[in-house]
Parts: sequence; C-alpha cells; structure tokens
Amino acid sequence: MDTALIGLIAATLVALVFLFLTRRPDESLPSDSEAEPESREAQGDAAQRALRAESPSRSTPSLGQQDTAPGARSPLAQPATATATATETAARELPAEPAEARASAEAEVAAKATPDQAAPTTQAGEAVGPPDNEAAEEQPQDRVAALKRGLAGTRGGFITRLAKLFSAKPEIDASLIEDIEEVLITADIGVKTADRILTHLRERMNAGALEDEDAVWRCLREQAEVILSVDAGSMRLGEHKPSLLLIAGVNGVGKTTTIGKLASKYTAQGRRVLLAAGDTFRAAAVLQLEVWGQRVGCPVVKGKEGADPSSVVFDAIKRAERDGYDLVIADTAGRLHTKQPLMEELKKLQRTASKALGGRPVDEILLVLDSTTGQNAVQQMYMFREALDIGGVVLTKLDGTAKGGVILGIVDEHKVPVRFIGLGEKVEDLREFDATSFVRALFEKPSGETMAA
Ligand SMILES: Nc1nc2c(ncn2[C@@H]2O[C@H](COP(=O)(O)OP(=O)(O)O)[C@@H](O)[C@H]2O)c(=O)[nH]1
Ligand SMILES: [Mg+2]
Repeated sequence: MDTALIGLIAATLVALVFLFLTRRPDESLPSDSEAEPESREAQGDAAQRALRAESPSRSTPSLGQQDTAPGARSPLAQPATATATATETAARELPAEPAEARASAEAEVAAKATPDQAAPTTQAGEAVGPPDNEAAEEQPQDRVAALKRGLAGTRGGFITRLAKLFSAKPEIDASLIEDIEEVLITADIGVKTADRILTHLRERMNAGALEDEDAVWRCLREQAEVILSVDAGSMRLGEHKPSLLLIAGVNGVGKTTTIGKLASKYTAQGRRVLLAAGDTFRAAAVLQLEVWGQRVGCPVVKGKEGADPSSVVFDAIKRAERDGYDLVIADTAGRLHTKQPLMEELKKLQRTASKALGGRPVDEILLVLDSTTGQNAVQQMYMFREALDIGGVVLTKLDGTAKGGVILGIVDEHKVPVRFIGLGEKVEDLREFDATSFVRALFEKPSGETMAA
C-alpha cells in the first residue's frame, strides 16, 4: 500500500516536472503592456549608446523619462495636466504596434541615425568618444567638397552637359548662349529662372565681358548666388521658450527623417527638444517619429491614430511650457496636397498652434520639398503657401537626383530661403544651406582644374 502511494506521488511529481519543462516560454511573460517598459528600456540603452557615439559631450535626457516609456515615469514627476494625461492614455490605447513594424522602423532609422564613420569601440562594443559628426569646425573647402559629393547626380547631369558645350564651341557667341539656355531648362531650373540667368549672360556678352569659358562659369555662379541669397535673416527659433518649428510637406518628401536629423542637431547644441507627432493620419508615421525620438533622446507627444493634429501640437506646446523645453518640432500629415481637407487641417493647425503660443505666430514653418520631383516641388510650394505661412524650405534628396537645379527655380519663383538641404539619409547628411558654398560646389567646372576666382 505504502509503496503504491509513494509510486503515485513520484509519478505525479515526474508529470509536474515534465509539464514545467515543456511549457511554452511566452507563458511566463507578463501581458504586453507590462513587458513594454522593459523592452523600451532595452531600446533606450541602444539609443543612449548611439547618442554617446554621436556626441560624447552631450548630456541627454534619460529615455526612461519619456512619454513613450510610461512605465518608467518617476513617481516624483509633477502631476500631469488633463491634456497630457489624455495624450499618454491615448498613446497606450493605440492598438499594439506589430512587432515587425517597430523592428523594421527601428532598423531603418538606426541605419540613418548612425554616422558613416564607425565610432571607436571598446571590447564590449561601447562607444568611447568618436568625433562629433556635426561639422562645427568645417573649413569652407571641406564644405564645398562634401557638397560636391552630395551633388554628384546633378553635377553629372546638367553641369557636365554645360562643360561639354564649352569644349564643343570654344567661342562665346549667341548660339552658345542658346545652347546654355536649353541645358538650364532641361535641368529643372524652370523657364523663367533660366531666362533670367540667360538675360544676364547676354548682357555681359554684349558688353564684351564674357571673354572665355571661365567668365561664363563665373557669371553663372554669380547669378545663381544672387537668386539663392534670399534676405530673410536667420530662423527665429531662439526668441521664445518654447519655440515651435512646424514641418510640412507631402507624403514621402522626407519630413519625419528631417525632423529626426534636426532634433539631433539641436539637441547637440544643448537645446531641449520635444517632438510632436502631428501626422496622425498614418500609424507608421507616429512609430517612425517615436523611433527617431528614442535614437536622439527626445520625447514624443502623440495622440490616437486619426486624432486631430491640432490637439497633439497644442498638447506638445503646453507640455513644453510646463517642462521647460526650448523647442517643439512638429510633424504634420502630407496626404495628397491636392485634397482640400489637408489644407484646411493645416490652416487649423497653424491657428491652434498660434493660440497655444499665446497669440504669437508660429515661430518657423518649413516646407520640405523632394528635389527628385523637379518642377512639381515648385507647384507644391504654391499649394502649401495658401494654407501656411511658409518661412523657408528644406530641399531633400539632392544626393539622388540630376534635378538639383530645381533649387534655383523654387527660390526664384517664391523668394523663400532654403534653410537646409538633404544630401542623404543619415543624420549628418542634413546640412544648413549656405548659398556661396552651394553655388561653388554646383557650378565648379567638372574638369578637375581649379576654378577661376
Ligand atoms: N537619399 C535621400 N533620402 C532621403 C533624404 N531625406 C529623406 N529621405 C528618405 O525618403 C524617404 C521618406 O522619408 P520620410 O521622412 O518618411 O518622409 P515623410 O513621409 O515626408 O515623413 C525615407 O526613406 C527617407 O530615408 C535625403 O536627403 N536623401
Ligand atoms: Mg512622415
């Protein structure tokens, strides 16, 4: 009897051990929402490492304090206002992000957030003090060389064709000027702008001042620089705390990527930056911004999918006031610019933002334009100007196009300054625009000879 009982107990124990060992591993995990802070913290570690790799001296807010890591909020944090609470609750109410969507957004952003030059690392792979990727000490000739590399597509297009014209027709006459005109027009500079440049060339020629090829290049550079040097002063982002920078543009032009790059730039300058996920139309857009936020150490204020972007931006401004941020950078939706509702939404956004700022206008509104779309970019500016007080342009993807000449058309047509140009997908590829260096890089003779002064 005893032996049978002992046998039964032993069999039960064996069965229990067997069950324990063969149990599916995820059964031991808490619910998704409980697991979230831990996994986000792991991402936070990676982001912190990436940040140290970018700028060793920069002090960055702990990712654990971000909105996007609700579980990690300090219990000593100030009680949140109703709006902020609503936003954070709304964030948690968003349908669970598909793991692959986040993973792929992270992989994409990671590739773009990492400088080309790998940071020196310790055995453990920890960054130990790489050079700052921001070209603070960049010499003018280095700046021109970097721009030339980025503008290789455009230079290989119309600049090479211009150079060929000169080698085919060494003397400068009316027919050469006509050929130049044709090249400029096909380079997406736009008919009006090309005409303006050509009128000047003809005047110089008639005055006997275009003696050789170098004189023509010089005249083209001068004209391009005059066109690109819009006198608009510097951006007004330091006058108020917080300042608001609104980023607009159609889908796919590079808004969110530009925001990530700008957030990195301004954070490196010591500003406290808060991001507002105003593109509530696409869940993926919010996710992409969040991943950028984590990489560069900036919290992201977001709302429910399809929420009113005005309320998200309003909340972000209030949160920035309360928590002492210097700058709010707001993403916006960019679904087809020809659809009226987007423009109405943007008008409302600008009005609401202005209210949140105590009645003053939005500090800066930049329109992001994709240079690969050529003359379409000029048209997009017309559409957006009807809705928003666009103060400047970010021209992206100049690295992947032969249509870089469109920059002249945009500025000449609209008289708005280009503030930044995108020469690639990485953080350091967003460069502050400087007309002189840009024009030197674009219109340098492709022969490898030194440029005439
Ligand atoms: N080559 C290149 N790609 C860019 C540049 N800026 C953005 N992109 C890419 O363009 C795509 C769309 O960018 P995204 O920021 O999502 O556009 P959004 O829809 O306007 O927010 C992404 O794959 C970016 O990496 C740039 O300057 N050069
Ligand atoms: Mg976007």
